[in-house]
This record gives sequence, C-alpha cells and structure tokens, in this order.
Amino acid sequence: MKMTRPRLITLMAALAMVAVPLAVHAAGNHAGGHSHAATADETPFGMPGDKKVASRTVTIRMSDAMRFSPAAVNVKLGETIRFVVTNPGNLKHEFVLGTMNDLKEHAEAMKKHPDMEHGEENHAVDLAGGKRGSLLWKFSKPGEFYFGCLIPGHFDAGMIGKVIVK
Ligand SMILES: [Cu+2]
Repeated sequence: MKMTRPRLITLMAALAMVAVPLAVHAAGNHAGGHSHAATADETPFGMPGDKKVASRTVTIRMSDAMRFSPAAVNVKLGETIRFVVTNPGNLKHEFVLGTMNDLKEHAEAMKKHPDMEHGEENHAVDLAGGKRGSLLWKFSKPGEFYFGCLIPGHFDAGMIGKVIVK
C-alpha cells in the first residue's frame, strides 16, 4: 500500500489503537488475529521512536529569522533520534517532519486553516516563543527527508531543514 499522507496514517494508527481491544475480545472467535500494530505507525519517512532505544539527541533551534539551526542533520539508517526543539524567539514556530511533498501539502492546508494544531501528531512539535519540546523519531527508511515550520509564511520564507538518512 502506498501511503504518502502522514495525517491519514496518524488517523489510521489511532483507529488501529481503538481496534486492538476489540480484536483481543474477538480473538476467541477469529482464528489468527491480523493486527499489524507493530508497523501501523510507519510512514514513508520513518516511525515514532521508542525512548528506550534512542540513539542520540539532536537539538534544533528555531528562530524568528525563519531558520532552523542546524538546517541539516545526518542520520544512520535505523537510528532513533530524540529531537529537542527550542524556540528562543517571540513568534510561534513548529517543527514538522515529513517528505517534501507532505510538507508542501501541509503548508498549503495551513494557509487555509491557520489555526490548525499539530499537538496530536507524533511527528510534529508546536512551540510558542520561549518554549522547548521534544520528539522521538526512528529513521527506518533511507532517503532525504525534511523538517519545516508550516505556520503561514514561514515555510515560504525558507524555514526548512533536511534529514539525510543512509
Ligand atoms: Cu516558524
């Protein structure tokens, strides 16, 4: 199955979590459960990390000059990174991981719905000025992925960074 929509995947993961207890109840009636919970969260750019196996911490700073620093991160395939994201400025910023297509689509959606929150998403951190947050991500697929601030105007101003996984 080709899946390029992290929001859809997040929704599917949420549904899968709801479905698991039902599946457990039904196990007596249906031989061979078919839950794929272990990989339900996997996206084209990786999957949520497990803090017990975090390989290392990478600190990313977001600035009111519409930049991330560092703006490029190199990762070994299979590493779980704990991103500690800081926002020392005054404006709200966000750190959203994805493919370039995901981020572009999402940035367009944000222009139509500027108040969208990403707090429920496991691959994004929204931060008001002066705040810090973190997210764990396992880079289970090789390639070039991106992190962007999708607040209207910020992405277009160049608030984007790259993760190279190999
Ligand atoms: Cu921003």
